Amino acid sequence: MIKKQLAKYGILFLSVLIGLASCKSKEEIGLKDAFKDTFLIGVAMNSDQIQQKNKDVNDLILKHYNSIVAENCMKSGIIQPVEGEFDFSLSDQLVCFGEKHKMFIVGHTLIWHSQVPKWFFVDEQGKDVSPEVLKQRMKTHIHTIVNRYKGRVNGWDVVNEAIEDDGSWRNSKFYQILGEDFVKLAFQYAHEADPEAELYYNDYNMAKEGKRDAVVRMVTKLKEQGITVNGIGMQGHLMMDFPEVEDFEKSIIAFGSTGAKVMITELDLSALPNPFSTEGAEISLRADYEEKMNPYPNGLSKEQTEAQYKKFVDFFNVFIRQKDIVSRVTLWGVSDKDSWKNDWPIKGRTDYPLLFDRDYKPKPVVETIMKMTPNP
Ligand code: 9MR
Repeated sequence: MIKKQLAKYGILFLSVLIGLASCKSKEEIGLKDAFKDTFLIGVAMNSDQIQQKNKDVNDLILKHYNSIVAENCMKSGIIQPVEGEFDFSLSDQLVCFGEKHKMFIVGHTLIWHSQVPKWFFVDEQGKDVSPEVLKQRMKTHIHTIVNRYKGRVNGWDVVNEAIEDDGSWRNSKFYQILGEDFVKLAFQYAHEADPEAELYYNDYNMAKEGKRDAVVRMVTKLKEQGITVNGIGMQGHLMMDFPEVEDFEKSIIAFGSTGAKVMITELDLSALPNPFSTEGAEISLRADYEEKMNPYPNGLSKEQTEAQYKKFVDFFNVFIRQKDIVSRVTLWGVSDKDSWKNDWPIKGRTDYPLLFDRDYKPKPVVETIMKMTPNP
């Protein structure tokens, strides 16, 4: 009898303990928990983070994000610097980390005109290779990488930035040698290597009308040809005065109308003045350092902090409103300290484009957007 009673109370005590453990306090809830019924929340990891050099940063990633992407280590110049010599050291660590923590892993990026090793397009004499040779190189590159992570990487940015803002084709080496077919081929090769992986087209300035229309045309045509394109990635390198949130939402809807999922793949919001009339993330654009272009070296002004807060809220409102189309929102970096924006388009500035500050503390906007979700 006494034994029975003890067992009963033991079970009761255990269930209270389990209940307590599963009932997280507000501080314990991360972005990923707040958005669990809305969309995935991802982050780009740099090489230090992939190597888990800092425990606090590692904990922050695990608390807030359920999807990861490599900021740089899967780009062609890093992963295959010499023809036939692949360096998977960092990408292997990234994929293991994501698997261990049951994260949605994104591979970035298979075919991009930038950061391509020189050998990719030329023969031994330094002349452009034939279309057949380039096809073979693309095939080997894509097959080798996608096959290595078959069933482990969930989605791939297959082609990155192939279209100009006005909707014309970017005059890249891929385009010069193969014409627009290079996009189709890249998707085909990726699908051959892992038929289960999601495959994406990814680009910046996707709120611009010319690019929006061209991407819709391109994806529609590819799908009509039987090519698998599961998603369209809108990079989302935002500035304080560009793009208009309405234009961004128009593009989400337009891309969704192709039947593809839409993901915000590289979200950041620069708080600094823009030296160009041009917008976006064209990596080849650079300007010289001038003090007046770096107005907040020791902390963002109150006005600019508020303006940025409001802009983040406006954009998250749109993402949440379009949650049936948007499947993931990925931040392009963990904290302001890590962001590429500190060095682009002007080297050596102090920018504030992410959700976590230089001390890896959440900005006030984090709590606000967590409350905006249907299940805070
Ligand atoms: O954030 C990345 C930065 O560290 C690299 O130096 C740069 C060049 O490889 O690429 C940055 O990421 C780019 C991304 O891969 C594609 N879209 C634009 C991003 C910002 O340039």
